[in-house]
Amino acid sequence: MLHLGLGNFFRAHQAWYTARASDAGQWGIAAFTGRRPCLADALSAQDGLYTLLTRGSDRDRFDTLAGLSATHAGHDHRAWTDHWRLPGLAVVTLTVTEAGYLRRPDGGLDTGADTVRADIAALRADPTAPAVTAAGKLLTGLAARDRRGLGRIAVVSCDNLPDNGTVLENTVRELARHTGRPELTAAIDGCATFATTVVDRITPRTTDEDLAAVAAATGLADAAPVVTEPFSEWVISGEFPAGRPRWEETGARFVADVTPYEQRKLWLLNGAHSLLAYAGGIRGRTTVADAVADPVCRAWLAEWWAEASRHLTLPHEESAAYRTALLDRFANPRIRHALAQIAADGSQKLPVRILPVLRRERAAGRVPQGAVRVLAAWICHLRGSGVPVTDTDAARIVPLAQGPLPAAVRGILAFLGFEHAADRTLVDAVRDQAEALCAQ
Ligand code: CS2
Repeated sequence: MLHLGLGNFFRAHQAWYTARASDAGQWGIAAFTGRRPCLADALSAQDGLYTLLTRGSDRDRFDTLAGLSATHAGHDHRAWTDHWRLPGLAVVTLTVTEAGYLRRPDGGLDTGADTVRADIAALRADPTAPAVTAAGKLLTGLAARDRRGLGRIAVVSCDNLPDNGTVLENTVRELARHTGRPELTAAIDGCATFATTVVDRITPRTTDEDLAAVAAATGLADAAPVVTEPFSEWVISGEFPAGRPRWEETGARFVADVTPYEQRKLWLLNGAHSLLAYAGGIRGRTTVADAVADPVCRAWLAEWWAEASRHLTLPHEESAAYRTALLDRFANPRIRHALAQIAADGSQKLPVRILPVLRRERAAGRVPQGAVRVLAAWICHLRGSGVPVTDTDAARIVPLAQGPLPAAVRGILAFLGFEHAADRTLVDAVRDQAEALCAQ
């Protein structure tokens, strides 16, 4: 197996599912970093071993995981293409975050982004050149495989995007077209299938206290432990032409269509996270557990969940049970999940977490105040309230959100695809809530 986006989430999720499968011994994972190249060195220095610290609400569990057979910096092009040329490679997983897909708001590849432009130019000149974007790296890998005459493998997106397999496939195909090199498109056709998955496990950033807790409990100086919660979910749909680990033994579910699970997870969990990150931040809360302990945030959460739940297709009892369990997960006092971590890249997250529900509610003639509040809180956040702004699109959206509030609301909503002229009611509702929130 190969993974792009080596970080905490991958090590708490896909690597954990793989490590516990009965055929784990046959599946080494070579993992390449996304944004943290130094993690590859830290893990190499400890032979790929790391501690998974699972924090339940009343006890900790420490496991040493051994599935990483090699770790590399994401820019190590030579190692990357060498792995793609291995006949035994069967699965490539990715966790590159929503922003890593470099999509425009309409879903197409953002060919205006510097990194995308650089990859197009480099691959047009030389299809074996190193690439910098995730899509570019997949193309160079697939092309290396194709030149060896090797067959199809599964490429598995594990990011929080609806229909992430199709999104990834479209992005890679679009990049290939822009390079003007038909051999790259042929490499996709000949070497890849794209699986769609829903992934879930709350995995906060590791803190110095976590390092100390791991050292105290295990006696090991682990430089890169991962903290996670007991809950985890993986729902998968797609083909694995060259085989895969027996993930079904370790809790993964294989289904024909992930949509019902995807909507439940993206709307109820991730949408709620975004609400708490912006609105809870404005109320001075710093972690998810702090925010859900605040009765005002809890009421806002209930309002959002009621709106979102109306549009879920799973049986009502199932989504109600999910919400109850989710509240316990959010309230877990021993997981310090910083709102600032979740707040990052709202420009990529809100369109997939909040807007699908907002659109459905507007189509039904309602003004959903829970969804409206998330947008209003995001605008206040971009204007400096609550946790600090980190966003790949900050240069575009932060200026839009400045100045008189009504104009800021119109600018941000237009960015999200809601024009004042087309839906005054909605824009006015967001403005009213933003006035109240920004004044807090
Ligand atoms: C969070 C997710 O940071 C965020 O935006 O909403 O990382 C969330 O914790 C995971 O999707 C949980 O599975």
